[in-house]
Amino acid sequence: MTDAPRPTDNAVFGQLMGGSPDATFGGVLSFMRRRYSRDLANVDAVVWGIPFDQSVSNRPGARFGPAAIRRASAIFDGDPQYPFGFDPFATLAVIDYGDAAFDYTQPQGFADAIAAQAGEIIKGEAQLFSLGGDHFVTYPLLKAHAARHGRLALVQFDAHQDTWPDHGGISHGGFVARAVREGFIDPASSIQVGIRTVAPEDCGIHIVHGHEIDTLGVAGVIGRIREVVGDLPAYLTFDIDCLDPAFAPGTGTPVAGGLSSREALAILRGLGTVDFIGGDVVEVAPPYDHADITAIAASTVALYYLGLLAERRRD
Ligand SMILES: [Mn+2]
Repeated sequence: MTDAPRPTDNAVFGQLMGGSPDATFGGVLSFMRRRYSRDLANVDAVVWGIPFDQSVSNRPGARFGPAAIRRASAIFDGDPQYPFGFDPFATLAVIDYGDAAFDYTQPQGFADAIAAQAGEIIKGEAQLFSLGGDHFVTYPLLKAHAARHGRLALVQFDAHQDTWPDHGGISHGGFVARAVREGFIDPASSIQVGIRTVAPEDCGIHIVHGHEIDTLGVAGVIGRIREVVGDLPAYLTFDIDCLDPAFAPGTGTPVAGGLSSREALAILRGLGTVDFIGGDVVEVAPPYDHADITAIAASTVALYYLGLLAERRRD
């Protein structure tokens, strides 16, 4: 007489709450085995894929990001999640909403399509955490979140400031300038961490350069972020190229001299008092990845975000 085998395919047959019994190597993939659903009733947080990479300036491939991040997230089993020490899904009802719908033959209509769908998702109480996609996806996400919450503080982990002129086009290197221009984010309450490229303007946003991480230290960076953001509703956008290419090779515009995943995660862990109202992790381009290094880092960023939300809910 043996025990019944563990159930599988929590993504399809599982409950809304609680960890998943799926083996790390099997079962239907969703983000951390959350149930695939479009029912927002009693849902606290929605994970959503946006497989769009038509605004990149260098290497394409981020359209495969959401699938890779979901696959990598299978390494998190149903145990209490490190470093939170509890199962975030016992506190927080999280669903995987699947992927955004858009016509890839009409990239000029992409922003409106995403802003409308994101707006529907967040019109109630549920939060949205999106899996990119190139960094242009953050532009319509900021638009939807600003419409819901008012002017936002942007907390951006990135090697790039993304403040280049886009001349009305779609560019993953220009969405921040556009979001400032259109009033979605308050630059004086916004901060970019890990910058190590030039840009024509800073738009008044605070910057922690890549080379400053060592001198400021993790605690110093956490302090700067908290000080800049204050009590404003904050949106987290985590471009995986904030990490050094040693820790995130699978991305479209890698830049040497970035943060280690340990540093970035320790900083994120210290942001529990920031009033995050939504976020994303972007620019994971699996064709340049090795052994899922980049996708694992991105899925861990998403886990930390949900962990912070769950922790806030428990307090
Ligand atoms: Mn970047």
